[in-house]
Amino acid sequence: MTDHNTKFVLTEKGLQKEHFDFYNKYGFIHFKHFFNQQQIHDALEAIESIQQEWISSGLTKVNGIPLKYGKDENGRTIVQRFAFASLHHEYLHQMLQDERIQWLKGFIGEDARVAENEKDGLVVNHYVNTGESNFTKLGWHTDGLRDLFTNLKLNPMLNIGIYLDDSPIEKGGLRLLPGTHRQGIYSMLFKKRYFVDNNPDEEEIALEAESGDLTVHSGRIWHRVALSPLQGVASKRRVMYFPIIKGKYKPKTEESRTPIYHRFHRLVK
Ligand SMILES: O=C(O)CCC(=O)C(=O)O
Ligand SMILES: [Fe+2]
Repeated sequence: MTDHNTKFVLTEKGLQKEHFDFYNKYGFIHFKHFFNQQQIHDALEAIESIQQEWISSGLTKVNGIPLKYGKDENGRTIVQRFAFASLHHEYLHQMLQDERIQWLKGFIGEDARVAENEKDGLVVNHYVNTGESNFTKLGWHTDGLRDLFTNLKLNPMLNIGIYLDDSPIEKGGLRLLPGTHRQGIYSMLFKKRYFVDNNPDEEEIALEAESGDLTVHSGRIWHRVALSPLQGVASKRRVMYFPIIKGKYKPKTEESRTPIYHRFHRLVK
């Protein structure tokens, strides 16, 4: 028997029936220790080096996607939301070429693709509670809705999370409404007030993870990031996300316009 707390390990056998069954039932799946600690360490170094470049050049957007800046627990300026990170560092790009990442396409079909230069590419979220942080939580949303506005069509989509820090419940973290990936369009539009509502839901479940874990969630599932009750380094939570998508190829460039949903993103701290 599996319940929503079941965690899996992806072995060389690839995706198994139990993985598909779990994902299809709940709309997400959690793989333990997907990347080892050396890989996570090297990814964090790569992110640090991109951050230094962006801070010193005063970069505000990548391919039309606004970067979020703030200060960490030491009062140091940091980037709190990166976009297209794998286009800016070879190590992160290589990480996404892992054969096992390609296997994940199986959840929506082999004709899907890892999108490094579409949507927001590889995003790095850095949450921390400090007086000068600009990113501590994120209200209820689905990741796929934006697609409806840009393409007038909902294509299947996965959002893949790679945990860079341990994320126990004390850090706040991801809350999901299991099964909502099977909802109709009305519920996807109106079940919650997009990004402004960050209230707990009776049906929500918390996803607790360790650094190196990998998660997959459907572009249709409702989720939010809860505020950590702790302050400073005890609240620090870094996680990377990239999409696996289908549909028309729509690469972004420096000329790309800022999508409307980023205005909502900026409303919330
Ligand atoms: O930080 C997380 O775990 C989730 C972030 C998220 O939902 C998003 O960036 O769309
Ligand atoms: Fe999301």
